[in-house]
Amino acid sequence: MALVEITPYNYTLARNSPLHAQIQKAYRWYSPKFSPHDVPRFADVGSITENPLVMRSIRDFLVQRYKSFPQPPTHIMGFDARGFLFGPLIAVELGIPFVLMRKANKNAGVLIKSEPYEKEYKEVEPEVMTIRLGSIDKNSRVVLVDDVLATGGTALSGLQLAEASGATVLEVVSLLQLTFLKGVELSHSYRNGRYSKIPFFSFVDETALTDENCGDLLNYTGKRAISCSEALSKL
Ligand code: HSX
Ligand code: ADE
Repeated sequence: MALVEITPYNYTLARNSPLHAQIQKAYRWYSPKFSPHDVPRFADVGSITENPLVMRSIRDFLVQRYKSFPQPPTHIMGFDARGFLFGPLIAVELGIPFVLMRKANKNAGVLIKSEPYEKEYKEVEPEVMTIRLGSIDKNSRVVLVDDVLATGGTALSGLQLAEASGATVLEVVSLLQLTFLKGVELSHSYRNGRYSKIPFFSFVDETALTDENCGDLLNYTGKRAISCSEALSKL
């Protein structure tokens, strides 16, 4: 399937490819009134996971892609938490380990921790990503997986963990890249460009989130979260 280079070492699907159309049709975004974070368009990964045909297409595309690499990945690494939705699908098919990159205090064993990082929406404190020491090493060729690449703060944390393990990063893959936040540029220019040649691939960019993809319930005036008994009473 045709890939387009957006900026150096930053690729996406051609807009006229069937897979692009399939993902665009399924993706839903929500305005701040209906989303957990105060960002203009919150891309709901649930709209993708609830669509088995799209999930299968994403899996098949990535499995074929990585099988075709002259030196295929030895590990798939997923970002806490939404990278966990896609990474294992691919790792199982490739017959390689899926490594959890987890936020601090959630991982077991002796850990390597990233520098604190921030995302498009700020948490109370900057977050820290971790992997278990020894889960990858200098012989590993890894792919880092997430649903969204926004400011690139999260991606950078994974690049640091791979570098600190001596591993080679083959690609950072996300379903959606918000190109206007320049996350790939940030990652490529980090610390004098030490990650400048790491390839990024995203299936779609923000142009896929059109007004038609808005999931907001127009005219809804109730509370956003209703209790189980309120839900029961509506049955
Ligand atoms: C969300 O923000 C997504 O699932 C990604 O892990 C992350 C992307 O934001 P950013 O770090 O690129 O700004 O948790
Ligand atoms: N993570 C960072 N920015 C996001 C957005 N706009 N939608 C969903 N996840 C995100």
